[in-house]
Amino acid sequence: MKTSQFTLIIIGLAASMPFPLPATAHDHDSMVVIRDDCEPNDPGYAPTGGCLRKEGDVSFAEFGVELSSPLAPTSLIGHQGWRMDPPYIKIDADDTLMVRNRGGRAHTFTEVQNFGGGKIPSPALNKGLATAPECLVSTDIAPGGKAEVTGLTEGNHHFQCCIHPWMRAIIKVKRED
Ligand SMILES: [Cu+2]
Repeated sequence: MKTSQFTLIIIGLAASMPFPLPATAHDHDSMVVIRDDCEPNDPGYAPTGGCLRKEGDVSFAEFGVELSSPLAPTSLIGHQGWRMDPPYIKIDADDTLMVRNRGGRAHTFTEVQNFGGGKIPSPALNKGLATAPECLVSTDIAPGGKAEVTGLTEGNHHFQCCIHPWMRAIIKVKRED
């Protein structure tokens, strides 16, 4: 099994962080934004951390409906407003990948050997997927928080949210030329 020596540094957890922050030309090319669109006034989110997004429009009930498709009763399908943006990005080997949570809910950005279920033992969130083992030690990124990923080796890397496991990204690390 390939071991990974990358570093994930969670930098900020302040929900009040003003954003968008000015991005330099460099990190604009290597940034993944974690997004959701939760509705802040819906009390349905309160038991699981609330919603700190100022202008979200997806109610808790609406979020729940999107977890199911009658055409795929055992497949993992979630609300597509909850997503890694972009879901595929290419970076150079010595680049730092910036990760920002601009949603209103907590998410993780966790490297996994294989995409799988998350750490919340909820059939609705994981459907039939086994929990990715890396998710058991994943670190939440609060709304407004950010992280940096450095030290990724050349090749493809799989990252997912360990709370909403349909939120996925592939980071392709190229040799700098
Ligand atoms: Cu998430």
